Amino acid sequence: FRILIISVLIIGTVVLQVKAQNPVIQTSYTADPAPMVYNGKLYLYTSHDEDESTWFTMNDWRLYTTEDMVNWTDHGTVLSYRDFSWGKMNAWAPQCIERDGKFYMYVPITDRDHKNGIGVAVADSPYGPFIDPLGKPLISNSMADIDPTVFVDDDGQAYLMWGNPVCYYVKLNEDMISLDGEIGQFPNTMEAFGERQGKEDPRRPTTYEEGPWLYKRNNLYYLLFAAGPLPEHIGYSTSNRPTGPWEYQGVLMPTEGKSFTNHPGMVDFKGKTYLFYHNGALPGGSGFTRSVCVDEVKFNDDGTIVPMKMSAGITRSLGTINPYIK
Ligand code: FUB
Repeated sequence: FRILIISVLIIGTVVLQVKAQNPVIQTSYTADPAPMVYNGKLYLYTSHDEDESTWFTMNDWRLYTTEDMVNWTDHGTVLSYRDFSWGKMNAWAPQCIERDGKFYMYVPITDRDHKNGIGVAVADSPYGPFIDPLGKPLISNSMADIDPTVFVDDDGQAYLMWGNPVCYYVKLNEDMISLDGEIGQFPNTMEAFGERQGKEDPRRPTTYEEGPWLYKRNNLYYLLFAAGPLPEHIGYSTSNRPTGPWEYQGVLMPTEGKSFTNHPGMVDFKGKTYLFYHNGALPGGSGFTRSVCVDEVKFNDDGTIVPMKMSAGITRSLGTINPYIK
């Protein structure tokens, strides 16, 4: 009987430790992960690299769900740039958030005048259908308008942040589809984002590149971002306020593999914290055929994050060489 109990305990432990193998999404090439937790389920919105892409060929946004971080359901396309009357191309990094039972998806798109803008689409369900209520971009500020991240603070104030090569921010009204005040820009200082190493780029003195993601834990705000120079790593900064000033905390996840981009998405789910990111680890992977991965995050007592490494991909290789990287 004792042997039986010990066997059950061992098998139980093994089963509990089973986790999905990275890349966690293996049914298409996906990038720019944006996890959202709602009613005990994790909704993972991603951008989508078309097969055989030799440049960013991205037309729609995909949705995957899980309740246990092991078994994933592929819900296919939930939104396309074609659902925006003003959209021309480039369905890049999205994020969806729930507020008062409605779901708001913020997406960068290049418009018919070849200007970048950030649109918003609204749905009554996390699965859509998502509808553009504005008929025009919510943000049409500059060519830097990509990679929106959205966050609703504990006091109910919503924030939108975005941008490459600098990070912009603005408050949103409760309706989530209009701006509350002026657009600001985080000072691109060494203190905030760390000194960029390698080749000089006057537009990018710091490591901040793109792909901001705002996360809050124990009243500390974390601004994660894709950091340069290329190929990108993931860096982060912290602040006691959602709009800074930010204090650079260093490299969270170093560059690995041949995808020259990366993109963070961090979320708490069932007592654990997860960092979603992308690389080129699926067969045929590259900087334009990427795949979304996830690893668990651990924190130090002072709130800093224990530095991470990408866990092994299914091919044991993180992608093929990308011609964009010299
Ligand atoms: O996926 C297209 C672009 O590549 C995103 O907007 C960036 O964050 C980078 O991942």
